[in-house]
Amino acid sequence: MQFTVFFLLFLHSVWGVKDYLYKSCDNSGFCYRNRHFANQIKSKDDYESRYSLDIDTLSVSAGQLSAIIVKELPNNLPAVELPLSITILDGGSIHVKIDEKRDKKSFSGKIVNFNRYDEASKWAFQSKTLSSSNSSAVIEAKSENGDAFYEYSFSDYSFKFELDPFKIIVARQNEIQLIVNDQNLLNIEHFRAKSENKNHLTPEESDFDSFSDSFADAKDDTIPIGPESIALDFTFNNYKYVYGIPEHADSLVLKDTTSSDRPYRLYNVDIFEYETDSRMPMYGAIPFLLASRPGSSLGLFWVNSADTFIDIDKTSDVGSTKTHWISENGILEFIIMVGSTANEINKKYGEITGYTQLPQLASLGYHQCRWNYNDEKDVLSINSLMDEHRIPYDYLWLDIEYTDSKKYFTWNKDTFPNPERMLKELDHTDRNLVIIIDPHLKTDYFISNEAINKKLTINTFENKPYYGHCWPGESVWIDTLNPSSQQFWDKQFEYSKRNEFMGRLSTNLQIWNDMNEPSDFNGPETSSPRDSLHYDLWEHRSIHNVYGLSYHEATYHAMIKRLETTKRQRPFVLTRSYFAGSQRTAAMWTGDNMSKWEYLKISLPMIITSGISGMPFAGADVGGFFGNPSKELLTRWYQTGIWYPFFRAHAHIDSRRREPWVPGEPYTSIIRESIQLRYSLLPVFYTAFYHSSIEGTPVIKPVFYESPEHLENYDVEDQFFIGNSGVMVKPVTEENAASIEVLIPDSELYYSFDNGNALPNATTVSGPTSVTKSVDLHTIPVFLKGGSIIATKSRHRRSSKLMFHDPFTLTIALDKNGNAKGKLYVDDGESFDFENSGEYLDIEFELSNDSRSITSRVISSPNNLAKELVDVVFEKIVILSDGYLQDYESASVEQNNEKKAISVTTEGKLITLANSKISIISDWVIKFGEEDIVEDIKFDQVNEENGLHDEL
Ligand code: NBV
Repeated sequence: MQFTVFFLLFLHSVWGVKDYLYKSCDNSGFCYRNRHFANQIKSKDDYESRYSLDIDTLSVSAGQLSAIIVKELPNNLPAVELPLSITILDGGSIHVKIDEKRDKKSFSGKIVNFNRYDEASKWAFQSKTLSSSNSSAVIEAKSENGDAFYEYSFSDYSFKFELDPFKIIVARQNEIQLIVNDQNLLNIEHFRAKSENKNHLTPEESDFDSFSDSFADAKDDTIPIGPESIALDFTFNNYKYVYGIPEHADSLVLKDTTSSDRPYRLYNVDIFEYETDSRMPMYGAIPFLLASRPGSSLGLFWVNSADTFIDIDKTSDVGSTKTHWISENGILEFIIMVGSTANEINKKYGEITGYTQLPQLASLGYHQCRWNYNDEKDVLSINSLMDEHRIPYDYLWLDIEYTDSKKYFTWNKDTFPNPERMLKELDHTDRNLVIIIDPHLKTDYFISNEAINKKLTINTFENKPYYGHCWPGESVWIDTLNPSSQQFWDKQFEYSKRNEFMGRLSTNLQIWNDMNEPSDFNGPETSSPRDSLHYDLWEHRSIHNVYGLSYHEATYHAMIKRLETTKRQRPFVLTRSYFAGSQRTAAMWTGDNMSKWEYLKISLPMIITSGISGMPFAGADVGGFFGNPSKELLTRWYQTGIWYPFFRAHAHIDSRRREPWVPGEPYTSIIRESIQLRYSLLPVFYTAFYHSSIEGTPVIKPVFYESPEHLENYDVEDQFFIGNSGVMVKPVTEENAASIEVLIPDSELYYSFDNGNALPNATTVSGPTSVTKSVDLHTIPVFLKGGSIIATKSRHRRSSKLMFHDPFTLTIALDKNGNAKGKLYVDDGESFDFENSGEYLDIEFELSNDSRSITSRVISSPNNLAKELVDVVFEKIVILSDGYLQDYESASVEQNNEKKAISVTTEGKLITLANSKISIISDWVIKFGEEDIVEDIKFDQVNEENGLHDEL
């Protein structure tokens, strides 16, 4: 046991990730068997599927079709009955489920839930029942050349359900978009006893590793139910590009996997020193795939939490993509979504799994982490060094060493004798602390003892507490699939004197959940044995990919309760492991990357993919976790990291210190300016998050979402937009770069906006085209798309909270017709009042060249918030114009029936409106060229007036 741990650690430190530690398709029983099955079928021209719908069992009601799919068996065995249901959801999505009727009598003597696991949806969906108010949808019986089929139409789509063999064909205006079971790869390994296995196998099937596992450290798997995999193929017709299914350190566009023994794999693992350009499994799994092309998009959500392999076949000469989904067990369940744009698909997916929670504004600031800040003195010294070096930040992080011997819910009393005092000190400067709490609980201390006594741990296949190894040594794992675990977890987070650990700590404390794949150093593939048992006797193999979600959700709910007793804030929880639906309660990061250029590069497609897959609150360790970055790499990483929705610097315990002041000049100044740029753009990020939280728009949005009309934009993975703001970024991720190529994705005007600066000599370019741009170490290449209006803040503060009353600047980039539009979302940044009582400002701006005016309309009606924001103003408006200067020499603003003059200065392409002091909380209009100005006001020390803030 011990030896295995040390041996693995040794391997880790010497070689990094080794392929042989993780199953490939060839040495994973269920994947091998399904690929074998697929190859057999593809090689037979006359293959007749064994799966068909029994028409006598078919019943159709409004919005639903149900029937039994029969699977014919060889050797005159009775057919297997597979209950099918197809439900039409709102928005024309279809929800398909196939289960298996199992005879419980034929299975006895083993302690395990004998059903196929059907609760992945319980964790993934935001509500128990999916909304199908569309239940009046008519599914019609039809026939063609004597073959009966059923059909449902939605908008210009038709869904055809074919019976024998079972297939679903989705067409739009008669053009086939998607065929389900196109290649007849539907396969459901039905229950049979080991002794019956040979007799039950069809000629296409293999029995490789059906009742035992020959893979390295998985040999102890008892596989109590035998082979029970499910598989199905989906052909995306005329879709060259498909995306999603994170987490992989790979390109944005999914690659062909047909000639590799490693299809994309979804199996949450603690993959040590992961490699880039890899389809290997990682910490999180979202079985959602997007197919997109100009004019049309499709979404496929494979609702399954077991080990899953996905083969992508792009060898078709007509540019279609064939996919083959293979899961170890569970029911076969999936949802198909249709829409014209990728964003429509994200909206539909979000309606099912929930949108990202609107994060606390502070959590969009800069996070300073390392393994570890050693003691209270270290923490407070970092806090003051940040001030000394004028680096704004919001969160300081403590990794596992803050605990007493890695016993979570304890403090190391020598190094952190008074956490209360430390928290208060941080609070004093409006900063927060995040501490780590992992799911492995060291044996023999009060927390693990209680978890064992209350029967809340993951158990062995014999239903006894499972003991494995992790950071603290021997450990047990909390089973957060057990509803009773919530109460136990709540207690540990309680804000009360009873709770010695964190009961008295102020509310500026948030939580980091790591190792929740779960990582187990001596388990197979460094995770829990597949035959270990969870609540309701579900095998770990069935629930594996939702464990991480169940764990961070338990933390989130415990934090909600804690914060309710103090001041109701939105909790911030960071998780390493995740599943579809995790976006509702957590942010994620891409785990243990390395201080190398290729990891900086890959962070972009990884984070963009996360956003496409409904999980936009994502980041990567800035600087790289393992190793020591060069000063240039560190600087470039900050310049890139400021665009990650979750922006945190982190480092391994063996790496050298590298806080922003460590590299010295010019690097420190460049890093400082980058972080300051992030802070000035916080309103843009927060507005993007708001839209993501109501309609699923990725926060860092792929170029093809913005300009879907050109196919060339569909494989751009190193350039992106911030939500719908029009801010387009192409970070420099090459060493020694002197120039970069930027893609101008459409025919609109793009103004250079490097480092967030609107300059009189801004170059403008319109596309679609590619431009070469020279860069030096200072350059952060940014463009502002013509037609957009963004709101930013330019005062430099210690932390985001101190910016609350700061004035805004509006930057307007005129489009080719001299018009622009934009949005701004503002709320208190931390409570749920926006949701509960409409306490938020939703503002729409428009510059109209025709009416020569700028208008701001508040389309929400906050109460208390309006009072709090009464002193907040737009202090400056900057217009980037390419030829519309002449009319803009004078202007006046009208707000609350008062009219005031505004000074207008023009220089090159820039028009600056200053002397304005326009309140953000009510509507206003600025008119150009008006002479009858009533009163001239000065832009006077907005800053001094709100003396609340200490400027850095
Ligand atoms: O808790 C220590 C680390 C943490 O710093 C890192 O961010 C996690 O991804 N943790 C993994 C465990 C050890 C990794 C070698």
